[in-house]
Amino acid sequence: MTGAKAFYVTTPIYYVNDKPHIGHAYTTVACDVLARFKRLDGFDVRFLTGTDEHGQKVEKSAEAAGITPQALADLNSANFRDLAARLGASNDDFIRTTEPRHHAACEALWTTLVERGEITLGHYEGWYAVRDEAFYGEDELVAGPNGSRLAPTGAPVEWVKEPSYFFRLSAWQQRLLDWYEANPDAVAPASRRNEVISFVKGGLQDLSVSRTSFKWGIPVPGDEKHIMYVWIDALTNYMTAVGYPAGGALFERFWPVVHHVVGKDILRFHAVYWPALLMAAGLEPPRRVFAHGWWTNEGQKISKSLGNVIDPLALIDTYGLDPFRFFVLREVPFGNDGDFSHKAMIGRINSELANDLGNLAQRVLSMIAKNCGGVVPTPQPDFTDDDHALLGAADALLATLRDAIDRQAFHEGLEAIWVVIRAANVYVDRQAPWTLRKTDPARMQTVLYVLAETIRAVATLLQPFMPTSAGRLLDQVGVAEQGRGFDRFGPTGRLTAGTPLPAPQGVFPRFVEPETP
Ligand code: ME8
Repeated sequence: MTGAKAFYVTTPIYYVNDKPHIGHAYTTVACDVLARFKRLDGFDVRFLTGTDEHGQKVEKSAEAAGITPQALADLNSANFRDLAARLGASNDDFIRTTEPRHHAACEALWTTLVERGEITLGHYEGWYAVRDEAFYGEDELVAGPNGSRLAPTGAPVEWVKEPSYFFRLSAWQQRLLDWYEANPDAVAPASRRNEVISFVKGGLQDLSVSRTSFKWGIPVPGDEKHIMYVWIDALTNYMTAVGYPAGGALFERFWPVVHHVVGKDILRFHAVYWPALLMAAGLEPPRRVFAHGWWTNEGQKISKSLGNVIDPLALIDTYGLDPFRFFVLREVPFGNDGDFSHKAMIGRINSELANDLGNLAQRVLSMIAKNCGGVVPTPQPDFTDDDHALLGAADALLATLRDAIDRQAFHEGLEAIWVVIRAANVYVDRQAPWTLRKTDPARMQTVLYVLAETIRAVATLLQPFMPTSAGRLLDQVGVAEQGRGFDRFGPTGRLTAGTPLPAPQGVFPRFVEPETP
């Protein structure tokens, strides 16, 4: 695939102090859609996810659980790996920061930064929040209960005073601002980009990048009582996984065409610290960092203490994998905050999947089975304006989806697909092929051909979102595996009249609430 354009997409690596929840599933599904879309569009894709296993937070959780940090990491890393598999994620690699390859990468990046004079030894005194694994300035703290002070995220803070290595972040302020300006798409969405720019314009402090008060992490080369700050360790994973520091084919191909998708909580690390660290090491900053919004549960913040953490595996068991993947990207504009509710989930399944798409496919495919001998119908050469309008709208979808996907506007892409699905349903009603069966059977074949083509277009573009269901729709309109890439989209891949079709089967059942006794 040497001629293909390269595309590298990453999820955050998730902390192993806890079990996966809907937020983790959300980011992984979004990245999987990007990866699958780009693969179908002919790109050479690398998709990475994994777990962030070091740091004080994991060390403390392990202590509380009475096990070693490694044992906790092994347990929860496996949970995240299983989640990725259950989500149907097509990741090419799963990185764990406790792997030897990652130690080597962190040591190399550290040593490079020291050699370039970007990391020096000093002394840290200030506020630290273990829950966020982040340092906070005095002016950032907010009032907590009983006169206490909290991080702006609500996390408890402690006063830390210890020797520490520092990264010369302050020296990178102007070069970061130049980078944002020269690369207007590098940080998105625009509102978040503006926040990042004003944060950097406000002035940057040097960043404390090592700690001596805990042990669970990667020791600083040559000064082993210091442990690298977990965020330096964590961010480096994106390079480890493509072969840094050795370099080689993967690194050359996929750095820096890297697209980081993260929650808004960790944008500052990815859009400020990370590009500065990379530039300081003489490496290219990422191509894009997109920060998505935050899910709440039936209107409430999701938290362990409220006991309202949503288990994505339970949702998949109840609603099915593809409806879950569809829902999370359809319900909320990517970038905005969103609320999970069972009512909204059932509403989307029944109205958009079962009614709009399921019924369209069912109606068209059963008419073809009954009235066209179970083969792709034979169209007449003269299409009407109505036929052209629907086919034209279906054919135009690829360009619309490409544009939406490049902006991570999944909801816009799905809405465009649904506009065509709804238009196809209106077309069926207007053309009334069940009447044409008696009055003009040749015309009926044309109408059903146009509809089968529309289903092919819609299903082809839904593959990244709902791989199994879209695959089943493509089976039913007789598209062979090798005909499902976007190179076959539109006129070049038109269905061949007479191709035998399998017996139609419903793909999107209605969700019926189990009866409560
Ligand atoms: O931050 N809504 O790991 P983490 C939407 N290890 N997304 C959510 C969410 C919610 N309610 N809760 C979590 C870390 N997420 C670091 C990352 S990367 C080099 C290191 C998602 O386990 C979202 O993607 O706390 C968020 O950024 C991520 O999980 C945080 O996962």
